[in-house]
Amino acid sequence: MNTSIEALLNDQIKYEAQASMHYLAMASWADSNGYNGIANFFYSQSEEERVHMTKLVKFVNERGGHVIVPELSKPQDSYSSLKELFESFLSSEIFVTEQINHVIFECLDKKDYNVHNFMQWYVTEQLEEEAVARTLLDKLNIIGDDKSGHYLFDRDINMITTAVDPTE
Ligand code: OFO
Repeated sequence: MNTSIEALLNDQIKYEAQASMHYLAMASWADSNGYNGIANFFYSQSEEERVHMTKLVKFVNERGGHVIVPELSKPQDSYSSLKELFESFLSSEIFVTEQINHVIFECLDKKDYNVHNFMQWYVTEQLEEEAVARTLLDKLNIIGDDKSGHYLFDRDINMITTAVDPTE
C-alpha cells in the first residue's frame, strides 16, 4: 500500500475513534440529564463509529499495512443545551465527511482504486449520517426552548434508535 494512503487511513481510524468517544460522552451527558432517548441514540452512534474504526483497522491489516491504534484527546463532556449537543454532532459528521473526501481525492491521485472502492462505503454512510444530524437539528430549531417539545423529541428519537442496528 502506498505509504501516504496508509497514513491517511490511519488518520481516518483516529477520526472514527474520536467520533465514537465524542458520541459516548454525549450519550453520558444526555443520560445524566434525563434524556434517555437521546442517550440511547448517541450510545448507538458511538457503537457505529467504533464499527467504522474496526472496519478500517481490519482493511489496513488485510492490505499488509501497519495500523497505528491512536491516542485520543478527552471529548467535550458537558453541553449547555440540546441545540449545542446536536450542533456538535452535525459539525463532527461534516468534519469526518471532509476527511473521507480527502482520502478519496488522494486515492485517485495515487491511482489506488482498491482503497478508493473500499472508501465508497464510508461516502454513503456519511451522506446518511449528515442527513440525520441535519434533520434532528432542524427539528430542535423548530422546538426552540419548549420543554414539552424536548420531552417529545427525546421520546421520538428513542423510537428511531431502537429500530436501528448499529452494526449494519
Ligand atoms: Fe463514521 O460515520 Fe459518521 O462519522
